Order: sequence, then C-alpha cells, then structure tokens
Amino acid sequence: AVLSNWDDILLLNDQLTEDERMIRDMAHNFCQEELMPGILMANRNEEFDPNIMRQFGEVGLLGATIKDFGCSGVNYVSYGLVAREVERVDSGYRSAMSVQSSLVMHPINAFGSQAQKEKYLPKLATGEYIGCFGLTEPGSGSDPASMVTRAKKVDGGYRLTGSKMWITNSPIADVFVVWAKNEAEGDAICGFVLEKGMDGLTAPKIEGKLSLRSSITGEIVMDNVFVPEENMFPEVRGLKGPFSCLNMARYGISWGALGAAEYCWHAARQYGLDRVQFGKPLAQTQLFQTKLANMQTEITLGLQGSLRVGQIIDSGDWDPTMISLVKRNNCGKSLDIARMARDMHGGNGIADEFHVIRHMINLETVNTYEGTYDVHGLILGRAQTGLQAFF
Ligand code: TGC
Ligand code: FAD
Repeated sequence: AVLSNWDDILLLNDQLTEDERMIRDMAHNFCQEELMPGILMANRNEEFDPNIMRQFGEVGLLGATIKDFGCSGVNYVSYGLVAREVERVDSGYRSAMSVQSSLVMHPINAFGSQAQKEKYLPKLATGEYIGCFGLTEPGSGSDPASMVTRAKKVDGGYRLTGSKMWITNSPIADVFVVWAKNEAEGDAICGFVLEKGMDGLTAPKIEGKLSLRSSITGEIVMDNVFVPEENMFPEVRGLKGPFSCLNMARYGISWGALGAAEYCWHAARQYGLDRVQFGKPLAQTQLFQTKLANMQTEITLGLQGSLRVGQIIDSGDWDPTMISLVKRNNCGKSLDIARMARDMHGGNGIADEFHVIRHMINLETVNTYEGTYDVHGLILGRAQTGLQAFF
C-alpha cells in the first residue's frame, strides 16, 4: 500500500496554523487554475503577460506581508508557502511576485517616506503599477559595492547616471527602485524611486534568455535622469539598504525552489509508475526508487529548514546567515532534483509538455540570482570563521 502522506512524511502540514494552511490552499488553487494553463506557451514564446501581476494583486499576493496600504498583512511563513505554490508552476512567476513584494514594496514600506508609501504602495499592491529593483550592473554582480551608478546633487533633487543589468520586470516597470552612490554623501549608497517616463530613463529588454523565459528581464539605463529629492529614501544609507530587501526575497526563494523541485519529484514518481520497460514499471526498479527517495529526503528536510527560518523571522529574532543557509541549500538541491527528474523522464524529459526541463533550466537562474550558490557559501564561511574570503 502507498503511504497516504508519502509527499509530507515529516507532517509539515500539521506544523502550520489554520490561517497558514488556508493561505497555502488559496495560493495553490489560484496558481493551478490561473497560471498553470498558460505556462507552456508563455515559456515557449518568452512572454510575460503583465495582467498576471493584476491577478496576483486581486488575490492579495503582492506585498502580502505588509500590514497596511491595501496589503494582506500575513506572516513570513505564509509568504514562503505562497512562493512555493507559485514556483510549483514556474520560477519566472515567483520572480515577478517576489520582486514586486520583497524588492520593491518592502523597501518602500521599510525605508520610504509616508508620502512615498501612500503614493506607491496601494497601486503596487493591486498590480496596477509594476515595480523593479536595480542593484546589479554590467560590471558589478556578486560585488554590489563596486557599483558605478552615481547620483549628483542638483537643485531640488539628484541626477542619476549609470546602468543596471539583469533586472527582472524592468522593460514593463512603472516604478524603479534604484541603488546609486551619492556623491554629495561621500559615495554612500542611497535608494531612489524612479518612474517610467522620466527624461533619460530607458529599460531595454534582454533577448534570448534560455532560462526564466516566462519572466521579462532588462536593463535600466540612466542618462542624467533628474530624480526629485522627495523620491530618495530619506534615512537608509549603505549596502544594508538593498541587502535588507534581499534577505526577504532570498527567504521566499528558499521555499519557491522547493516548490519547483516538488513538481519535478511528483512528476518523476508518476512517470515511473506509468512507464513500463523490461516488462515492469520503471518505479519498480531499485535505481528509480533510490532516486525518488533522495528527492523525498532533500525536499522534506529543505522544507523543514525554510519553515524554521520563517518561524524565526516571524518571531523577530533572525539573522541573515539563516537565510543564506536555506537559500543556498534549497536552490542547489532543487536544481539537482530537477536534473534527476529530467533524466528519469527519458526522451520525454526534454519536451516542454512534461515541464521538468523548464523547471530545471529555470533553477539555473534561481541558483545564481539573489547571491550565487558560492557567494552564500562564502557568507556562511565568513560567519563561522570570522575571515572574509571574497577578495
Ligand atoms: P559587507 O561588508 O558584508 O556588508 C556591507 C554592509 O551591509 C550590511 N549587510 C547586511 N545587512 C542586512 N542584511 C544582510 N544580508 C547584509 N549583509 C551585509 C553589513 O552589515 C554592512 O553594513 P555596515 O553598516 O557595516 O556598512 O559587504 P560586502 O561588500 O563584503 O558584501 C559581500 C557579499 C558577497 C555578502 C554581498 O555583496 C552579496 O550578498 N552579494 C550578492 C549580491 C546579490 O545577492 N545580488 C542580488 C541582486 S538582486 C537580484 O538578484 C534579484 S533577482 C529577483 C528575482 O527575479 O526573483
Ligand atoms: P558574477 O558575480 O560575475 O559571478 C560569476 C561566477 O563567479 C559565479 O559562479 C560566482 O559564484 C563566482 N564568484 C563571484 N565572486 C566570487 C568569489 N569572491 N569567490 C569565488 N567565486 C566567486 N539583479 C538585480 O539587481 N535585480 C534583479 O531584478 C535581478 N534579476 C535577475 C534576473 C535574472 C534572470 C538573472 C539571471 C539575474 C538577475 N539579477 C538581478 C542579477 C543577479 O543577482 C546576478 O546575476 C548575481 O548576483 C550574480 O552576479 P553576476 O551575474 O555578475 O555573476
């Protein structure tokens, strides 16, 4: 007999509150009903429909942890459960949601003036506005301290010059949270909110991505863009500004990646039950079962890790290294699982109708962005030795 909880062997479900289960189930149904049917063609055609952001807004999944401004005010465990459900469909859709929530709405809520919050958050919450987050530059990826984008003080505001690279949602963004060195403050890194249509601001699309194709990615090119004083984050200075946003996004990714991995695991199991070779189902071979057991083990343990981190964040006493640990582990393991599931599907595994190769290729990006696998290894290494090995 098949164990009834083969897919939740450590009873994660029982560790959730009733509210958390309700939010998870709502997100699951929304994602399966509204997002799953269109993903194959969106990925094949490299298309992101901005309406998806409006749909996320309608069901309260944008900026969901924020307590006001039309947001849902849920806890971080729930935010993680939502990311898992969205990424079960596609990492690109989770990207759209997490950039809007953690990298655009979170900094405006945490660092913005009251006027900035009132102006942007309600429209970002409904998806009427789409946001993007510009930290990475062509010459500055893992090492954002080396950014060259500069803000020059002028009458009534700043002039920003520089370019940002690999920016999720930038070609369709209305609101751009951009980090730049402020010459007037000894090159301290400051955050600015730019708006579509500002003179000198363009956001060309990056073409030809073979990964995360359902997400739109571009540059942000700023040629002496005038940004009024009131569009600067008034207080926050230094890298801890952008890094605090990354913490929340990385935490969500730790759940999301496992959602993609779960899809691959379940698909491989079903494929092995259905596919007969050498007179018996593939799932009746020792090699196939060992692979399923490995997937089950890594996913189950990874989910426990993310749940633990989420509960600690909700209790208020957390540390970024906890997030590095689960982001790194869960992305790396999910990528291995997706590759394994691809292999277990044989030739069908390379066809997009079976979805596993899409998850596999997407997870290459997820393992790289928001701090690469190795960079999180170095963060954890520094935290336990006191020695930085970045340079
Ligand atoms: P370091 O000296 O370590 O720190 C500089 C200042 O920042 C503070 N800090 C943090 N604050 C909050 N949370 C964290 N996680 C923090 N980490 C560091 C730190 O306390 C310090 O503050 P202060 O007041 O003393 O100045 O900085 P470093 O230059 O040595 O940095 C090293 C390193 C590698 C850790 C860091 O640069 C890093 O994390 N690199 C990875 C870059 C990255 O993750 N980029 C992501 C871009 S956004 C993105 O990918 C979005 S994809 C989204 C999607 O589509 O889903
Ligand atoms: P590099 O930093 O050049 O790294 C290349 C390789 O060198 C990696 O394997 C890395 O692990 C390794 N490496 C780097 N430093 C060290 C070291 N000290 N020791 C050993 N190895 C090292 N950024 C944003 O700001 N906003 C976004 O919305 C955004 N969205 C993205 C969407 C996509 C689809 C992609 C692909 C990227 C996105 N990024 C975004 C950028 C992303 O965060 C960076 O790609 C990532 O941080 C890595 O930077 P890099 O690409 O410059 O690689």
